[in-house]
Amino acid sequence: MGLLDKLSSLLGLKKKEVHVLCLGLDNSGKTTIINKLKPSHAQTQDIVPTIGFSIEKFKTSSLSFTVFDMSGQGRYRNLWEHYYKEGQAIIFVIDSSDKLRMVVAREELETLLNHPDIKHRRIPILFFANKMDLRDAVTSVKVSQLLCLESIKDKPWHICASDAIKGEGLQEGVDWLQGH
Ligand SMILES: Nc1nc2c(ncn2[C@@H]2O[C@H](COP(=O)(O)OP(=O)(O)OP(=O)(O)O)[C@@H](O)[C@H]2O)c(=O)[nH]1
Ligand SMILES: [Mg+2]
Repeated sequence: MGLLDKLSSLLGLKKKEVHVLCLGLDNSGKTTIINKLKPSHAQTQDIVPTIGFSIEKFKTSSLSFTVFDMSGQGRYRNLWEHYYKEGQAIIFVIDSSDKLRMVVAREELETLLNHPDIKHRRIPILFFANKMDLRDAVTSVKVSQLLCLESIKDKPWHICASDAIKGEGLQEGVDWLQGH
């Protein structure tokens, strides 16, 4: 801990820390989104498919985020549940142009919502209907219909259309998350 950090924590000014889980199928854009949320000097140019998971930290004016960027590949999806307990918020990313796998995304979401470590908690879930720039993309309203989001009654949730490459829609989502 640096001197200033020490001083601010002594003074009770330490930023509230939040653990966020970033989930969704492989290739949906999770790592691209997390990368865009970092300060520009910390962003990387080449994003590769995540192996297992990676931990990223970044701060906004009021919160200090620790993000678990999980791999969405089928063989790694069983890792997700080990982090549910410590997660205080979830970012669930959907490739809005991948109509074929929308049903797989919905199944993974249902499994998540029914997990004992998630089911009875009012954990906020932010959905990014990502890749809005692609011609094949369906609207965020359509994504929320396909994933039956209206049936989530016991948790605060919000969906944002996003283009992670340009960074569009991301701030709106983070602003919502900070309010919860
Ligand atoms: N056109 C477009 N491409 C995107 C967008 N977001 C991400 N991509 C591309 O989608 C591909 C996958 O992005 P990643 O961020 O690696 O996806 P991921 O969800 O982290 O994938 P895994 O780590 O395998 O689970 C990359 O080639 C990105 O450049 C977007 O909004 N629009
Ligand atoms: Mg990734």
